[in-house]
Amino acid sequence: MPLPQATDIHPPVAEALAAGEPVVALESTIITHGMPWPQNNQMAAEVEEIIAEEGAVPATIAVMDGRLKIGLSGPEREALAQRRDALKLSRADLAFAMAQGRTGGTTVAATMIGAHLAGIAVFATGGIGGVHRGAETSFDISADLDELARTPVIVVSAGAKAILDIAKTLEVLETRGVPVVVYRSDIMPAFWSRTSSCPAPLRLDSPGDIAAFQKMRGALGISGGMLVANPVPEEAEIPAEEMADHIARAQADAAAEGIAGKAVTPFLLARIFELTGGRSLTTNIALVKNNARLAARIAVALAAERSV
Ligand code: PSU
Ligand code: MN
Repeated sequence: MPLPQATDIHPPVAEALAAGEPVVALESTIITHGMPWPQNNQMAAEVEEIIAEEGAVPATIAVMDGRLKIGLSGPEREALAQRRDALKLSRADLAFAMAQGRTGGTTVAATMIGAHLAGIAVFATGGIGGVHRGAETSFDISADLDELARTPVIVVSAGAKAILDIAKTLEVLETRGVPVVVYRSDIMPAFWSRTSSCPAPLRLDSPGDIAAFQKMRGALGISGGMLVANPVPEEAEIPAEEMADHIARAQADAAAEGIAGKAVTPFLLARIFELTGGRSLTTNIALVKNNARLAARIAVALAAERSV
């Protein structure tokens, strides 16, 4: 499919893609809605450096003034990080923002769409959206899960945030045929914590094995994405027992304030930041960097497989 007209591929990204070199996509809702300024911009810059260090080219995806950007320059990234009018864009509203000339951060779902359009096979984020606790009454299930089922991109995350119902999230992913591969652990991680009460659906211990798995799916004509869950590094983790109190409190506050829809995830993240005295942000930054490194190694392994 040709790229839509309103799409700009950042020149280093275009060159790498044309040469079959490894590229890693990055989402931007984490910049516009997930972290405060200036840590958001600093995190985004450091994550790009890590990917470059590992021999891949970073491509942060966002919509700026109606243009779908596949890769941002430093000044563009900084401008996005300071925008207060940025929308949060998923599959439902990506095209809306483009048609209306708006600016927004792309969620996991919308970033996967952009990555796939550009031919990028690997994407690093913090945590994916999933089935919210209480979804049986609120019906709040992230569009990220549907996107994983339909769009062939490997998404490297630290699992699903513990503000979600991780067991239900795994059930939905299984139903939709999305493999969940935990990296070097038998337990599904929970974003700020290395463990949850769920076992790992699948486990692999090397970037090459993950690349080979995705390649085998393609060979069978099984389309769709894969979720890699990479536990947060030990020194940065906040233990699950400790997070449980903060999460319960943040959730009660969200309910009391009547927060709903796409405001839920940003509200909970901001509230947990306050409740942990900023520690949740330090952990969030550490896990995103850890995911960027693994994603770059997977992209390098995929590029090597393609060239043999
Ligand atoms: N992980 C983070 N910070 C975030 C998000 C994930 O550490 O801001 C964002 C991602 O962009 C994810 C989105 O796709 O939250 C999910 O939102 P929702 O639950 O409304 O689908
Ligand atoms: Mn939602």
